[in-house]
Amino acid sequence: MTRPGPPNENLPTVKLVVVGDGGVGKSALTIQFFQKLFVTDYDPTIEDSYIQHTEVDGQWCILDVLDTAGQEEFSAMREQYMRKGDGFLLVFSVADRQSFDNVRHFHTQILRVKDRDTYPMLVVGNKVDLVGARAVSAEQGRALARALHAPYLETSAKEPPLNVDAAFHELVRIIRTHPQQEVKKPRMKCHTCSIL
Ligand SMILES: Nc1nc2c(ncn2[C@@H]2O[C@H](COP(=O)(O)OP(=O)(O)OP(=O)(O)O)[C@@H](O)[C@H]2O)c(=O)[nH]1
Ligand SMILES: [Mg+2]
Repeated sequence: MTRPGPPNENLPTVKLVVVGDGGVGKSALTIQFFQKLFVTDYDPTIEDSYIQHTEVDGQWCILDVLDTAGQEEFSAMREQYMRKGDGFLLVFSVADRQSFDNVRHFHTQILRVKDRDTYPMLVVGNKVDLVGARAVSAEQGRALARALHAPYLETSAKEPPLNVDAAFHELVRIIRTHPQQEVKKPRMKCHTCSIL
Protein backbone atom coordinates (compact mmCIF):
# COMPACT_ATOMS: atom_id res chain seq x y z
CA MET A 1 0.00 0.00 0.00
CA THR A 2 1.42 3.42 -0.88
CA ARG A 3 1.20 5.96 1.87
CA PRO A 4 -0.28 9.35 1.06
CA GLY A 5 2.16 12.28 1.05
CA PRO A 6 1.77 15.38 3.18
CA PRO A 7 -1.42 17.34 2.48
CA ASN A 8 -0.92 20.68 0.76
CA GLU A 9 -2.91 22.91 3.05
CA ASN A 10 -1.11 24.87 5.76
CA LEU A 11 0.43 22.41 8.16
CA PRO A 12 1.26 23.30 11.75
CA THR A 13 4.94 23.97 12.34
CA VAL A 14 6.45 22.28 15.38
CA LYS A 15 9.73 23.76 16.58
CA LEU A 16 12.00 21.32 18.38
CA VAL A 17 15.28 22.33 19.98
CA VAL A 18 18.04 19.82 20.74
CA VAL A 19 20.10 20.82 23.79
CA GLY A 20 22.78 19.25 25.95
CA ASP A 21 26.52 19.34 26.58
CA GLY A 22 29.09 19.40 23.80
CA GLY A 23 29.85 16.00 22.24
CA VAL A 24 26.80 14.12 23.57
CA GLY A 25 25.50 13.44 20.05
CA LYS A 26 22.91 16.16 19.37
CA SER A 27 24.07 16.61 15.78
CA ALA A 28 24.51 12.87 15.24
CA LEU A 29 20.93 12.24 16.39
CA THR A 30 19.54 15.09 14.30
CA ILE A 31 21.43 14.05 11.16
CA GLN A 32 20.48 10.40 11.71
CA PHE A 33 16.82 11.48 11.94
CA PHE A 34 16.86 13.75 8.86
CA GLN A 35 19.44 12.08 6.61
CA LYS A 36 19.55 8.49 7.87
CA LEU A 37 23.32 8.43 8.27
CA PHE A 38 25.77 8.42 11.17
CA VAL A 39 28.38 11.16 11.32
CA THR A 40 31.52 9.73 12.94
CA ASP A 41 33.55 12.97 13.03
CA TYR A 42 33.11 15.48 15.82
CA ASP A 43 32.60 18.94 14.38
CA PRO A 44 31.25 21.20 17.17
CA THR A 45 28.04 22.94 16.15
CA ILE A 46 27.36 26.65 16.40
CA GLU A 47 23.71 26.37 15.30
CA ASP A 48 22.07 24.31 12.52
CA SER A 49 18.47 24.17 11.46
CA TYR A 50 16.60 21.35 9.65
CA ILE A 51 13.06 21.29 8.28
CA GLN A 52 10.94 18.48 6.88
CA HIS A 53 7.35 17.29 6.61
CA THR A 54 6.81 14.54 9.16
CA GLU A 55 3.91 12.28 9.98
CA VAL A 56 3.39 11.39 13.63
CA ASP A 57 0.41 9.19 14.54
CA GLY A 58 -1.28 9.91 11.21
CA GLN A 59 -1.02 13.69 11.56
CA TRP A 60 1.39 15.63 9.32
CA CYS A 61 3.37 18.62 10.53
CA ILE A 62 6.34 20.70 9.47
CA LEU A 63 9.11 19.71 11.82
CA ASP A 64 11.60 22.52 12.35
CA VAL A 65 14.56 21.25 14.38
CA LEU A 66 17.28 23.47 15.82
CA ASP A 67 20.53 21.66 16.58
CA THR A 68 22.33 23.82 19.13
CA ALA A 69 25.88 24.32 20.41
CA GLY A 70 26.77 22.39 23.54
CA GLN A 71 30.22 23.88 23.88
CA GLU A 72 30.41 26.35 26.76
CA GLU A 73 31.90 29.11 24.58
CA PHE A 74 28.56 29.42 22.75
CA SER A 75 26.36 29.37 25.88
CA ALA A 76 25.44 33.07 25.50
CA MET A 77 23.15 32.04 22.59
CA ARG A 78 21.07 29.71 24.77
CA GLU A 79 18.35 32.04 26.00
CA GLN A 80 17.62 33.20 22.47
CA TYR A 81 17.02 29.72 21.06
CA MET A 82 15.17 28.59 24.18
CA ARG A 83 12.58 31.30 23.56
CA LYS A 84 11.81 29.82 20.12
CA GLY A 85 11.27 26.16 20.99
CA ASP A 86 7.89 24.42 21.30
CA GLY A 87 9.68 21.47 22.90
CA PHE A 88 13.17 20.34 23.87
CA LEU A 89 15.24 17.17 23.65
CA LEU A 90 17.51 17.26 26.73
CA VAL A 91 20.38 15.06 25.54
CA PHE A 92 23.20 13.57 27.59
CA SER A 93 25.67 10.80 26.84
CA VAL A 94 25.35 7.66 28.99
CA ALA A 95 29.15 7.53 28.81
CA ASP A 96 29.61 11.04 30.24
CA ARG A 97 28.48 11.64 33.82
CA GLN A 98 29.02 15.42 33.64
CA SER A 99 26.65 15.69 30.68
CA PHE A 100 24.03 13.82 32.72
CA ASP A 101 24.45 16.19 35.68
CA ASN A 102 24.11 19.19 33.36
CA VAL A 103 20.67 18.11 32.07
CA ARG A 104 19.18 19.73 35.19
CA HIS A 105 20.78 23.06 34.29
CA PHE A 106 19.28 23.03 30.79
CA HIS A 107 15.90 22.09 32.27
CA THR A 108 16.01 24.91 34.84
CA GLN A 109 17.10 27.48 32.26
CA ILE A 110 14.32 26.49 29.83
CA LEU A 111 11.62 26.84 32.51
CA ARG A 112 13.04 30.21 33.53
CA VAL A 113 13.20 31.53 29.95
CA LYS A 114 9.68 30.23 29.23
CA ASP A 115 8.40 31.43 32.63
CA ARG A 116 6.58 28.13 33.13
CA ASP A 117 6.45 25.39 35.74
CA THR A 118 6.34 22.72 33.05
CA TYR A 119 7.24 22.63 29.37
CA PRO A 120 7.35 19.85 26.76
CA MET A 121 10.68 18.09 27.17
CA LEU A 122 12.11 14.61 26.69
CA VAL A 123 15.26 13.40 28.45
CA VAL A 124 17.47 11.42 26.06
CA GLY A 125 20.36 9.18 27.14
CA ASN A 126 22.43 8.79 23.96
CA LYS A 127 25.36 6.52 22.97
CA VAL A 128 23.89 3.37 24.54
CA ASP A 129 25.90 1.35 22.00
CA LEU A 130 29.00 2.17 24.12
CA VAL A 131 28.07 -0.62 26.51
CA GLY A 132 31.43 -0.93 28.29
CA ALA A 133 31.77 2.84 28.74
CA ARG A 134 28.47 3.42 30.57
CA ALA A 135 28.75 6.00 33.35
CA VAL A 136 24.99 6.45 33.81
CA SER A 137 22.62 3.51 34.23
CA ALA A 138 19.19 3.31 32.63
CA GLU A 139 17.68 3.51 36.12
CA GLN A 140 19.58 6.73 36.90
CA GLY A 141 18.39 8.19 33.60
CA ARG A 142 14.79 7.25 34.37
CA ALA A 143 15.06 8.67 37.90
CA LEU A 144 16.34 12.01 36.63
CA ALA A 145 13.58 12.21 34.02
CA ARG A 146 10.98 11.38 36.66
CA ALA A 147 12.30 14.17 38.89
CA LEU A 148 12.00 16.58 35.96
CA HIS A 149 8.47 15.31 35.11
CA ALA A 150 9.63 14.29 31.64
CA PRO A 151 9.69 10.93 29.84
CA TYR A 152 13.02 9.16 29.23
CA LEU A 153 14.39 7.39 26.16
CA GLU A 154 17.76 5.77 25.51
CA THR A 155 19.15 6.21 22.01
CA SER A 156 22.05 5.45 19.73
CA ALA A 157 22.75 7.55 16.67
CA LYS A 158 25.27 4.93 15.50
CA GLU A 159 24.30 2.17 13.05
CA PRO A 160 21.98 0.44 13.66
CA PRO A 161 20.20 3.47 15.10
CA LEU A 162 18.16 2.95 18.23
CA ASN A 163 15.10 5.06 19.14
CA VAL A 164 16.19 8.02 17.00
CA ASP A 165 12.88 8.49 15.15
CA ALA A 166 11.09 7.51 18.36
CA ALA A 167 12.73 10.37 20.30
CA PHE A 168 11.71 13.08 17.80
CA HIS A 169 8.21 11.62 17.37
CA GLU A 170 7.69 11.29 21.12
CA LEU A 171 8.54 14.95 21.64
CA VAL A 172 5.96 15.93 18.99
CA ARG A 173 3.38 13.85 20.92
CA ILE A 174 4.35 15.53 24.20
CA ILE A 175 3.92 18.97 22.59
CA ARG A 176 0.52 18.02 21.12
CA THR A 177 -0.82 16.85 24.45
CA HIS A 178 0.73 19.54 26.63
CA PRO A 179 -1.79 22.16 27.73
CA GLN A 180 -1.09 25.47 25.94
CA GLN A 181 -2.61 27.78 28.53
CA GLU A 182 -1.33 26.33 31.73
CA VAL A 183 -1.45 28.13 35.04
CA LYS A 184 1.75 30.08 35.60
CA LYS A 185 3.65 30.30 38.84
CA PRO A 186 1.94 32.65 41.31
CA ARG A 187 3.73 35.99 41.33
CA MET A 188 3.94 38.75 43.89
CA LYS A 189 1.49 41.52 43.17
CA CYS A 190 2.99 44.94 42.55
CA HIS A 191 1.07 47.32 44.84
CA THR A 192 2.13 50.53 43.15
CA CYS A 193 1.12 49.58 39.61
CA SER A 194 -1.51 46.86 40.33
CA ILE A 195 0.10 44.55 37.79
CA LEU A 196 0.35 40.89 38.62
N1 LIG B 1 29.25 5.50 19.66
C1 LIG B 1 28.46 6.57 19.47
N2 LIG B 1 29.03 7.73 19.14
C2 LIG B 1 28.20 8.79 18.96
C3 LIG B 1 26.80 8.70 19.10
N3 LIG B 1 26.28 9.93 18.87
C4 LIG B 1 27.31 10.72 18.59
N4 LIG B 1 28.47 10.05 18.63
C5 LIG B 1 29.81 10.59 18.36
O1 LIG B 1 30.12 11.56 19.35
C6 LIG B 1 30.84 12.66 18.78
C7 LIG B 1 30.10 13.95 19.06
O2 LIG B 1 28.85 13.90 18.40
P1 LIG B 1 28.07 15.23 17.95
O3 LIG B 1 26.74 14.81 17.45
O4 LIG B 1 28.90 16.06 17.06
O5 LIG B 1 27.93 15.96 19.38
P2 LIG B 1 27.11 17.31 19.69
O6 LIG B 1 26.28 17.04 20.88
O7 LIG B 1 26.40 17.77 18.47
O8 LIG B 1 28.28 18.33 20.09
P3 LIG B 1 28.25 19.97 19.96
O9 LIG B 1 27.81 20.30 18.57
O10 LIG B 1 29.64 20.42 20.27
O11 LIG B 1 27.31 20.46 21.00
C8 LIG B 1 30.99 12.35 17.27
O12 LIG B 1 32.26 11.78 17.07
C9 LIG B 1 29.88 11.33 17.03
O13 LIG B 1 30.19 10.43 15.98
C10 LIG B 1 26.24 7.45 19.45
O14 LIG B 1 25.03 7.25 19.63
N5 LIG B 1 27.11 6.41 19.64
MG1 LIG C 1 26.57 19.39 17.34
